Amino acid sequence: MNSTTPTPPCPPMVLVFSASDPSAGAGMQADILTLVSLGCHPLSALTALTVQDTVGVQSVQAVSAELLEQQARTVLEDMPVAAFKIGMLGSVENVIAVAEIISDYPEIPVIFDPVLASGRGDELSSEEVISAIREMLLPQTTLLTPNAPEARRLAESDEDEGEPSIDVCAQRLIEMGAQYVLITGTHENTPKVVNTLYGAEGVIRRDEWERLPGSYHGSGCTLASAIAGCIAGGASMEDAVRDAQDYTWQALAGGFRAGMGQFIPDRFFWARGDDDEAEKKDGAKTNGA
Ligand code: PXL
Repeated sequence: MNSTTPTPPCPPMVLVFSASDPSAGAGMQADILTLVSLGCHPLSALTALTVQDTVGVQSVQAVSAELLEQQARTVLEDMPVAAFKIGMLGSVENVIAVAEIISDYPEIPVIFDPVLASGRGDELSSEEVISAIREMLLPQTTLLTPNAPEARRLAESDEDEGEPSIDVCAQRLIEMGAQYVLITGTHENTPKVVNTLYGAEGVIRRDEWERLPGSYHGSGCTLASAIAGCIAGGASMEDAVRDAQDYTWQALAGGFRAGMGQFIPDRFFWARGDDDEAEKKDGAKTNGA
């Protein structure tokens, strides 16, 4: 192809910092599947390799900060990136490396899913990693997407006498520097799953979703990547959060039991030609702010 041949426009590009999950339920594989499903081109900088299946995590090996930095900077210098998506980071050194890289691109929105533990309770971030996240990444975060236990852990203070409310946690995370916080309620003991988006002025939207019966591996990765994909495509934060929740609910509703453990969300539910899908789509959402 010579320089005068017209080329098709590029899909929006999202650079993902996250860890490999060989089961493709969570982690980088989940991020890539989600972003491709939403029409984005996913660029990837692997932070760690995990050994796991749908039942549990057996081991985690962080990549060196140097290798992480080379992966990211090489693609950043070659291609225009419309959004960053951050997942599990694997080490304090990798938190520092990502913080430095994104600080060189302050105009690129940062969607950060702070992966502290797997949905099954396997620890995926040490206390040192959590402190580094608070100090170096929250001030650069456009949208933070913790589940309620992660929000409490990131926002807890030595002065707390009881457990702070979710609203207080969100306010503290915004004071720590996140521009928006979406706290997901999957782990809360409520009949519906309630997800709340906060900004500097408080609650922006609250969405309630029918609680699905299964246990899913990679729902948080799917949601955060879907938001990053929508933002990369030009959506406002509020629209991205609404559309990504809808996409994620449908991926979970279409989830499949690939192994002996948790269900895997089907990020390509829309491509299966299942007549039930239209029905699910209409029945999913029960309320919205
Ligand atoms: O779902 C959070 C998550 C993210 N990234 C990796 C994981 C998990 C959960 O197990 O393994 C690599």
